[in-house]
Amino acid sequence: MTDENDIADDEEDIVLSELSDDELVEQMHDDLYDGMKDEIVEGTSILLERGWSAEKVLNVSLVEGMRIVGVDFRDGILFVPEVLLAANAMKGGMGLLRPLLAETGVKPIGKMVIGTVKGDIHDIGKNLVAMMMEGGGFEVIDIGINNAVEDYMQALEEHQPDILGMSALLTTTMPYMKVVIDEMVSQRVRDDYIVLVGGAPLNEEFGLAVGADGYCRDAAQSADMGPAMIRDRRALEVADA
Ligand code: B1M
Repeated sequence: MTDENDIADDEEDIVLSELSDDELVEQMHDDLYDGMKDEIVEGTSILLERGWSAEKVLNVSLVEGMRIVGVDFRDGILFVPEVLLAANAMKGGMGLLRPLLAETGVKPIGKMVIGTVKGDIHDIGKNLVAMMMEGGGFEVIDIGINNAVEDYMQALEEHQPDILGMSALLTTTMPYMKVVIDEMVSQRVRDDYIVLVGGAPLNEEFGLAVGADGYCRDAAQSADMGPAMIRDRRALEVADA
């Protein structure tokens, strides 16, 4: 038998449910890297059955796995097709987590429109933010990727949300957030909404510079900051009345 066959046999021998938690997480990082969606879905459901919270499965197995993919993408070891497969596998796992993260009997505490900016097709982080906001009791209108300023303005007018969220993952697309905010200013609707921005290349300074109300490092922070800002705004409105 050749070495190649040995490797194939070894891989076939792995039974995810027989691995310890640590081994399973490591295997899931490998499976995400290899874009193996079915295995990611299975691993996700095993961890949930073992009593892991949805947040822990998300952060320890999926987000960390995607971080590793990102490093090798940056270093030219992985290329777009492989990263797309990894992203697809991650979405498979997120599909299982979505209802758990969004589980809430509370009536909506606010409304959010969220979308990735023009020129940018990254949507995993945005989708996570949308899920966590839903989990925090928000009604979320997700307008997808590659949104021009007109798309944002139309969504604001149509849905009248409390919060506009914008996502950008590229240094070349993040300045577009200012285009949207400037348009809101020139149409005199900027103060009608709380604007939150996020995405890996952003930081707080950038958020301030483009005129956003807040920069969110991650989905969890968005789910904290959104309601807090709505509370503050409503308290101010009451005080002004
Ligand atoms: Co792209 N890509 N990519 N990519 N990609 C990055 C972003 C990159 C950092 C990779 C690298 O070089 N290490 C790099 C950007 C470099 C830069 O600009 N500084 C890069 C590049 C260069 C590119 C292309 C240009 C590659 C090419 O074609 N040569 C191309 C651009 C396409 C385009 O958009 N026009 C491209 C394409 C792709 C794929 C299509 C293959 C795929 C996207 C698939 C998809 O999203 N459906 C992809 C992926 C998957 C990545 C990496 C590997 C992973 C991104 C991700 O999903 N992370 C990424 C490297 C990395 O970031 N490690 C990379 C997991 C996610 C949970 O985190 O998105 O940061 P994140 O979201 C977080 C926070 O940022 C925050 O909360 C989220 C959850 O906690 N957040 C918000 C995000 N949005 C928010 C909005 C908010 C609040 C918080 O609103 C209120």
